[in-house]
Amino acid sequence: MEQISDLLLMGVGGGGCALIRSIVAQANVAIKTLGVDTDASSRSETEFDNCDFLLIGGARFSGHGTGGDAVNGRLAVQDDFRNLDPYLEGVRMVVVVTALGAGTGGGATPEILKYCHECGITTLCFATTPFVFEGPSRTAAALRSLSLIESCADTLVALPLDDLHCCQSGNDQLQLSHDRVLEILGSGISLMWRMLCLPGYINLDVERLRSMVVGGKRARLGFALSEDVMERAGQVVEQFRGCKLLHDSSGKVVAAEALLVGIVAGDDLRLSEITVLMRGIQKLFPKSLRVEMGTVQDPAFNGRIEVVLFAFDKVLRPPDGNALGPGGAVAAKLPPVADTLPVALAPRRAKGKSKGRSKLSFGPTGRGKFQNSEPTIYEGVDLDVPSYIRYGINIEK
Ligand SMILES: Nc1nc2c(ncn2[C@@H]2O[C@H](COP(=O)(O)OP(=O)(O)OP(=O)(O)O)[C@@H](O)[C@H]2O)c(=O)[nH]1
Ligand SMILES: [Mg+2]
Repeated sequence: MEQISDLLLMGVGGGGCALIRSIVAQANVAIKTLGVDTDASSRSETEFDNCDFLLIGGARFSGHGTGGDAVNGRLAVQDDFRNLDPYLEGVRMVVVVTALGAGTGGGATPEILKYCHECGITTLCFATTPFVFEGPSRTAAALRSLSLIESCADTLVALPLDDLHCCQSGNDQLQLSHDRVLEILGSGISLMWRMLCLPGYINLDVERLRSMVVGGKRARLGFALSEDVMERAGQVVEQFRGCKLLHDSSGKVVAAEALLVGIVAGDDLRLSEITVLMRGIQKLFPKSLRVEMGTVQDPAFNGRIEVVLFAFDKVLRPPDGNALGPGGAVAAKLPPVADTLPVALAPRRAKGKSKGRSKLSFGPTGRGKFQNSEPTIYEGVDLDVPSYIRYGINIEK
């Protein structure tokens, strides 16, 4: 199958390069990819999986990484911007994946996003934030990078590793956990490529994806799967309801203005299942103004259904305030949902206190001492709410 030539998947830093390998391994379609790192050891692993690789900052760091310093990560890519050009030729959108908390991912990613923007390329960035056990300094470094990324990317999807880690059960050996997290995330992002490349009832194309990414600012990613013969669509909706990646800091499903839903299933996918899924998902997000969906049918998925969901906090609006569809048309809404009241949320799993520490709290609204004052709104974002709350990241006091 031909790869989509105007869409590039780019991994930045050691964690980012590992992630693109996981995406490529699971997508089963041709993906145009590039790994970017200051550490030359990423080259052999990345090229082994047929991904291109670019070493940055070689003249400064001799291929040994940045030593965890984001300033070095920034300098490394600034030295080598021009070397990115051949990989960006003909590209209209870049999906950047990165793991924040250290030097290359944290320092180089905002610069790469800025550079892409200057080249007129749309950017969607998936950024993981460190496990709590990695310590407060890595979390703080990651949050600094996130703020920069938010101002440079068209859309940012922040992914706290602890929330992804919760998706796994069983063995919690560290290496297995790392591998499992990469696998979970890789499977969610690879679904997006399958939706773009494989035939289905309703196709998603790069332009439709791009129009949502340009309009959004922050997005949440959720994915769910079921192999239940009778109830699989309903089970997927329930999994989304409990998916921590889609929750805000108070444990509620985030408000979203636009949804992008991809359904991958076998030839046994029924229209009634699509209806149950889409209505269930729209009930979870009653304020959504625009909904786009795509389906992929792959006989290898017979008996199984996998769904990826992007919840964008904003939707691009024309001056008259209507939600824009692809090519400027007003997006068609799905059939009205009978009951549009928000449904009751599943109770959150109670968490044990770690070593007598408590979570930092800014009250139910997240606005702390600004609770009763006029909010400072910038581009629809309440800046009085600390960024770790806006990104749904738990930190300890
Ligand atoms: N899940 C998972 N996360 C990883 C893995 N390696 C690193 N990370 C995460 O990525 C963060 C950044 O680490 P790296 O990607 O190794 O750092 P880097 O961007 O290469 O930066 P430097 O090595 O300091 O130049 C860590 O704090 C972890 O949270 C991995 O194998 N699996
Ligand atoms: Mg590294």
